[in-house]
Amino acid sequence: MMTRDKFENELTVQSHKDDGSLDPFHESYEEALDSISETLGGEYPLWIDGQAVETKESFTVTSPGDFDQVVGEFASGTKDDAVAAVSAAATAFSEWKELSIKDRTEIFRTAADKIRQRKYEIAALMGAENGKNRTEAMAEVDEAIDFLEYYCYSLEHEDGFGSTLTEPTPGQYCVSDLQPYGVFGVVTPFNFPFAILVGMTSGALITGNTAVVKPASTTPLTAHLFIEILIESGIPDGVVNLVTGSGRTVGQPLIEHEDVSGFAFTGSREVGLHIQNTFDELGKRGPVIAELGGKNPVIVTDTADISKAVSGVKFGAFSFSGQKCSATSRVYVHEDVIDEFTEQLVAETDELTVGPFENQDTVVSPLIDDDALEQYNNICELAQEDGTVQVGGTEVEDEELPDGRYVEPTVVADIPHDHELATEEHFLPFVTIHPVSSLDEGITKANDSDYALCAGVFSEDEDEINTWFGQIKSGMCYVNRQQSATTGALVQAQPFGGWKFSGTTGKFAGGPWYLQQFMRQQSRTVVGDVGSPE
Ligand code: TAP
Repeated sequence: MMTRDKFENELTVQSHKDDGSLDPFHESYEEALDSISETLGGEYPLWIDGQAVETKESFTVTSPGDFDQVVGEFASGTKDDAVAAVSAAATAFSEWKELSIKDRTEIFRTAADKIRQRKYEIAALMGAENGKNRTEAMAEVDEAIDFLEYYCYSLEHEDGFGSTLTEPTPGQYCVSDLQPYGVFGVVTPFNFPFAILVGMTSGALITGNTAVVKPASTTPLTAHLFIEILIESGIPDGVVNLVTGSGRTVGQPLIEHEDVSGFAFTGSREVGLHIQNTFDELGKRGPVIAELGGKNPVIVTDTADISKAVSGVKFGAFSFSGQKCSATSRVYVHEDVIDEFTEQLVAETDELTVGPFENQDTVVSPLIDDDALEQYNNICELAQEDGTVQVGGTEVEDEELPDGRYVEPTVVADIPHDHELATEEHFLPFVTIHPVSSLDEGITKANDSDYALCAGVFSEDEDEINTWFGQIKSGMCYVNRQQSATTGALVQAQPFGGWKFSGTTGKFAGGPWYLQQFMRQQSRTVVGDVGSPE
C-alpha cells in the first residue's frame, strides 16, 4: 500500500449535495435500514488476545427510540476479564512497537477502506444504538474514516515524529525519537460511539501502544464493529482488546492496573477527573488524555444577522437532542435584538421534528437512557419555577411514535446567568437565553464558566469579531456558523478539544499535535565514529 501525500475529508453527505441530489444518499441509507435487522439482536462477546470470550453474565441494549428493538446482548466483563485484557495487551506490546510505520499504517488504511465500504450499514446501526439521525450518523462514520486516514497521513508525513538534531560539538551525533508508552486504557462515551472510539483507539495503536477498549454500556455495538474490522484488517492478537460491562466493574480496574501506562478518555468531567486523580494517587507517570464536558456559549450582537444566529443556535442546541459536548447551551443576546431573536428561535424550534432515527426529517433524537429523561424532567420543572419556558419543557405525546424517550427541544428565558441551569452541563435539548447590553458583557459572561470547549458569536462587524477572538476563552471558536453555532468539527481543519475543565491536555483530536501525546521523547546521542543513532 502506498503512502499518501495529502489528506482529504470524507464528506459523504456534502459530496451528494455538491452532485446536485441527496436522493442516492437516502436510497443507500434506506437499503441499509432493511439489512441491519440481521445484525440487530445478536450476541456479542469480549475480545481478548484475538479471541472471542464468552461471559457468564450479559446485558441487553435496547434502542432509545424504540424499546421493542433489541440492539444486542453483550457480554458483562468482570475485573478478571479486564486484567486478562491488560495482560494480553502488555504481552503484545514488544512486537507491535517494533513494527515499521508503513506496516502499522497499512492496517489502519485497510480498516478505513472497510469502514468506507460499510458506511451506510454502520450509520444505520449507530442510529438503532443511540438514536442518531442519518445525516449525523453518516457524518460520524466519515469522521471515523477521517481519523484513521489523517493519523496515518500524519505519522508517515512526520516520519514517526523523529528528527536528527544538531551536532553540538564535533563528533557528537544526536537525534530525538518519540516512543510509545505501553498499554493504554481507552474509555469512550455514548454520544459518538464510533468516531470517538475509533479516533482514540487508533491514536493509541498507530503510535505503537497496545490498548484495552471499554465503550459506554449504552453503545457497545459500534465498538464491536470497529474491533472486528481491525481484526479483519490484520491487527495482531492482543494489540487491541475489547471489554464491555459497567464502568465501575471493567473500567475502574483498567485505571488502577500497574501495566496500564496511559489513558485516553472522553466523557464526563466527573469520570475524567477521577481517572486523572487515580493516576496521580498511584504515582503513575503516563498521560491521561481526557476530553470532557462543555457549557458552550454563543453571543448574538446587535449587528448580527438574526436569521443566521437563530439557525446556528437551533441546530447547535437541538440536533441529536443536545447530547453533544459541543452543544450550544447558553446564549447571550444584545438587549436591542433579544425580542426578535427569541421570537424567531421559539418559532423555529417549535417546527423541529422530534422522532426516531429512521425518519428522514428527524432532527431531535430520543434521549439515551432513563437517567437523561429524569434529568430532562427535573431541569424543565426547575426552569418553570425559576424562569420562563418559552417553548418545549415536556415529553412528547404522540401515539404515532414508538415507545421511546422523546422530549421537546426547550428554550428558557429569565434565568440569572449564574443559575445552575446556565452553569451546569445537562447534555439535553435545553438552552437558556440571557440579555446583555454589550459585547464586552457577553464575553465576560461567556468566559465565566468552568468549561471552555466551544463558543460562537454572531456579528457582522469585523472589529467585534476580532475583539471576541482576542478575549474568548474556549478551545473551539466559530463565527457566524449558521449550520450550527458550536457543533460539527472536521478532522484536520477544526482540531477538537477544550480548555479548563473541558479537557486535560490542550492538544486536540484530529489536529497536528494529537498523536505525539501517546508517545514520550527519547534523546539519543552517540559520540565518535561507531555510527549515528537511529
Ligand atoms: P460518562 O458517564 O463519563 O461515561 C463515559 C465512559 O466512562 C463510559 O464508557 C462509562 O461506562 C465510563 N465510566 C464510568 N465510570 C467509570 C469508572 N469509574 N471507571 C472507568 N470508566 C468509567 O459520559 P457519557 O454519559 O457517556 O457521555 C457524556 C459526557 O461525555 C458529557 O459530559 C460530554 O460532555 C462528554 N463528552 C465530551 C466530548 C469531548 S470531545 N470533549 C465528546 C463527547 C462526550 P458506563 O457506560 O458503563 O457507565
